[in-house]
Amino acid sequence: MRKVITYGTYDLLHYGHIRLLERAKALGDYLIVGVTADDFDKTRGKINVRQSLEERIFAVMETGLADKIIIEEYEGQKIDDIKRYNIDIFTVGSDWEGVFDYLEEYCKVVYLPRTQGISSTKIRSAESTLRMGLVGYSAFLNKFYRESKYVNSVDVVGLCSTDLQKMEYLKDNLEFATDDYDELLEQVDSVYLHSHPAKHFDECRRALLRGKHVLCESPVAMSKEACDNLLNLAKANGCILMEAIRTAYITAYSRMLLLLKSGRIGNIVSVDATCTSLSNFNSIDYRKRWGSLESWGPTALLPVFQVLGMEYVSKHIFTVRDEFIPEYDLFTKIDFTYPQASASIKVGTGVKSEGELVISGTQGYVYVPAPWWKTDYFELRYENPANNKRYFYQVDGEGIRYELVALANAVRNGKSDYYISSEITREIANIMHDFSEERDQNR
Ligand code: C2G
Repeated sequence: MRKVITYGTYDLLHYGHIRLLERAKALGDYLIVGVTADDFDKTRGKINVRQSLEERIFAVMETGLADKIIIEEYEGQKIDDIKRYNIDIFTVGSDWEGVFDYLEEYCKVVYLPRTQGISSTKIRSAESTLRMGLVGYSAFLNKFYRESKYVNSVDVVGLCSTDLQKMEYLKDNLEFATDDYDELLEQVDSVYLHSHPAKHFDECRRALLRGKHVLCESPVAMSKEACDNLLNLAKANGCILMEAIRTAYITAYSRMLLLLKSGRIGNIVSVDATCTSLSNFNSIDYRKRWGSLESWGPTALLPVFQVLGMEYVSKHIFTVRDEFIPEYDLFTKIDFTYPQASASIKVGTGVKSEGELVISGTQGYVYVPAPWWKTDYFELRYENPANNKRYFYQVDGEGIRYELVALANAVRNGKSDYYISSEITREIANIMHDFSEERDQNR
């Protein structure tokens, strides 16, 4: 029996894929098809895959051409599979000509002519892309725009900024730029808000009222009531309101959460998150400054709320303010007490510390080194170091492109809180409210 193997993503299965499978089958008597796992596709840069692994496997199975279907999960797996299944022929489309010549050492390699005129990318792009407008004044928007080029279902077309003269790069690359938010809203389907937190609520509200989808830097609002107002507006208008905490969309972080939920370190007793980045505080126009809790609070709070929930018994806020402009906290520490656990966040744009995340459990702990919020790596550590485990998941672009893919999927599916629940969004807004109350009382 001559055994053939081939691999692919097989997203949105089309006749190009089917013709490949038919010709692969005809090369021998038994065909194994390796369908790539989501993580593996992500690490090799395929972030726009629309269907789940299960959907893609089912579609290949439905063709009736595969005698066996396996999942391709890691670099180098092809060699393992060729040995394990005694493969005679490896085949793949001619777009991979030469890439797999190294497999000649293990079996015959055949490149089959690729079917012209059809691809999953073409099918995806045929679907409506989201026209997006950027709002803000930070150079971060340049990075965001560059990252958006990797996402084929989002098209960043416009900019609204109070600092247009500083945004030369974006003005050169976008369809239009304006300082008038309403003008921007008329020309887009969605906005990414990176303006000052004090403006988020109003800008979210105006966009949602006009039926525009919103990706907004956290905090989206400065109180639970205001947050509820936005969430209800989004629901009433059939729009997506998504919080842009990039960490939530990074594979390593989300895989870590899954390991915690599976009990790998026992019962979680403590979550300690630190995020600092010394900003040139004094050189920034005070009206544009983000305080420490505004800048880093949502990110640091994310693992606390996602791991321990929001039913804390009490919290204590400690903050160090800028001596000249007391509205701005140089450093804030919040300690949470839960019935059977504790949590602490330390955030600072005027203080430097070790930006690590440590999650402590009754059988071990998770250690995520700085900068944990955009990590590609974490460790599970135990009493016996021989049992320690290290995990690596490639991250490209600090998570921005994954965040945009999540937004496009949320708009398509009409559901946004798969990564960050609306309860967490509300509680972050609540913390902001309590913080500003405390600040005003202690002024
Ligand atoms: N294909 C084709 N004609 C097309 C599109 C795809 O012959 N118009 C072939 C590809 O060459 C590949 C298979 O169909 O052999 C699956 O294509 P994809 O799902 O795009 O996956 P790809 O990443 O190209 O698969 O490690 C090997 C890769 O996984 C190959």
